[in-house]
Amino acid sequence: MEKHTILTLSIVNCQLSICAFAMAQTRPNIVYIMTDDHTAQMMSCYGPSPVQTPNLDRLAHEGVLFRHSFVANSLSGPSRACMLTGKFSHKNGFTNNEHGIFDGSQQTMPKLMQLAGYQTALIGKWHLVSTPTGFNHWDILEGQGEYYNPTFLHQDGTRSVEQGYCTDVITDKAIRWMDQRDKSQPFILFVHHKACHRDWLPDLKDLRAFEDQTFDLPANFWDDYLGRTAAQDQEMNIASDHDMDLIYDNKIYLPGDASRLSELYLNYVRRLSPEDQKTYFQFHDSLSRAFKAHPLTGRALTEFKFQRYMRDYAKVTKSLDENVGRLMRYLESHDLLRNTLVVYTSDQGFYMGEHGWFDKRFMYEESLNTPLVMRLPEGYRRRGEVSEMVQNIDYAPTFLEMAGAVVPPDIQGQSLVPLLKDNSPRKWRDAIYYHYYEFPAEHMVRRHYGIRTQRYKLIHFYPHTAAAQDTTHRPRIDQWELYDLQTDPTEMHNLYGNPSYRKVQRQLHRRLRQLQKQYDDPIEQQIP
Ligand code: SGN
Ligand code: CA
Repeated sequence: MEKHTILTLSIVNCQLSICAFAMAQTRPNIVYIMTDDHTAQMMSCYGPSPVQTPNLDRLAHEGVLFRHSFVANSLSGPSRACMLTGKFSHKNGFTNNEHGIFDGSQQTMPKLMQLAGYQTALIGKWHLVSTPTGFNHWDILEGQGEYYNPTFLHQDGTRSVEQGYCTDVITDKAIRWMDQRDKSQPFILFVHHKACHRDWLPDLKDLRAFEDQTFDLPANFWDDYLGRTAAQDQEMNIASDHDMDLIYDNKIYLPGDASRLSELYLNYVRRLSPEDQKTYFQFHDSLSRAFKAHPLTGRALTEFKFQRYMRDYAKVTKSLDENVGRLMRYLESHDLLRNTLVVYTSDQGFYMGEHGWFDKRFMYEESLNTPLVMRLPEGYRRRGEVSEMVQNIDYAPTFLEMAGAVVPPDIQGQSLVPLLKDNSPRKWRDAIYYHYYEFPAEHMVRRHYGIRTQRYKLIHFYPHTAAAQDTTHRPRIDQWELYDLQTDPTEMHNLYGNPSYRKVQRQLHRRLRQLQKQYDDPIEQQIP
């Protein structure tokens, strides 16, 4: 080869590698932290909260907080599938936890990120049954996973029990992966915690936290569900011992006690070493003895269960917040903060006693909402609160656009990038669509779909078809609900059919039909 050709080639090569190097530097890394069942009411940057979450708040204070952040289907597996694909449940095929197996051969955001030159990694809860695809590295909990000494399923198909508290273990693994990654490429890391899922088993170091705190009952704790049949006919009441188990959920247990879920409870606690079990039971035995010395009934018992629930949830949240702090310190000390998007969200919101409930699923505000805060990389100048309505189907196109990849046209979400620049765009979506499917199932929340605008919400609880065999023989429910969120933010008054809202109702029906058409949800043809 002639001398000048060699020179030209090496210059081209050099330019290419500079270009590749510059790309790697300018395209942001993404650390995508997602928890399970963590709700905005238990996050202090969202407003008055009974717990402080300084590390999560830091993300919001240094970045943006989405005030109107919603899921498309308020349940773990479905939410995760929406987020991975940028599509609603009827398109990605994973409509419910009970029967869903995620089709990992379909197009997903991690696969597209890989094609765009990103390293992709997933640590923690996955909950999609099939093994993950599109990740260079994964290390996951199986199903719901465990809080104490959790079992992990590794990429090579082996399993191992990892010593420690789940939230710490997941964070350790995430940090280890970042340390060992190939540093020539940008990365997207999914850090997906089990916290704060039921049954809220705390880190032993936090056993005594919040024990002096009395939590206020939400104003609608003693809801009578007037005019809302589906809300009346669920199984997620704190008051009900069937729904919230005194042993499993509230940890009021002494040897010999038994309940529907006591074996499950003991199996989880017995994962601790004998010494740690001693610490655990010493604390809980004294609570249980005190309770049994003065047994409670009726409303006093329900309020006791509420306090225990809130304390355990708060303890689990405390460890989560501290671990987010630990991750942030790693990014900071490795000079990664400048060029990393840090996202914090949950797979859905949760009821902290509102309507008398725990759990999620309903399209009412607490579980339709999911917390979403982001610390932005260089070049994205938006700060403070974002009030536009966003959904978890928007994460995929957002990450893809930030990575400089083309967003495929079949993705149904909308990139949030315009919202992360200086100012809000003039035009944004005026309504979001929701569809929940898992019935009959645990907690017995009816199937429903609906629309939410900035001010109103229209929901249809529809009777399930014959294909879904209901062996529970519960009455069929076919009911519409309409809420004015401005005058009734806690959704206590179903205004459907109220003559003063006739025009609003008609408009919402029309817009709902448009959205079902736009998103191509076949329910439109199935329900008269
Ligand atoms: C478990 C819980 C439920 C919860 C579902 C779904 N029961 O089945 O209370 O609603 O998960 O949660 S438990 O007895 O196993 O604790 S999700 O967040 O994974 O969708
Ligand atoms: Ca969840």
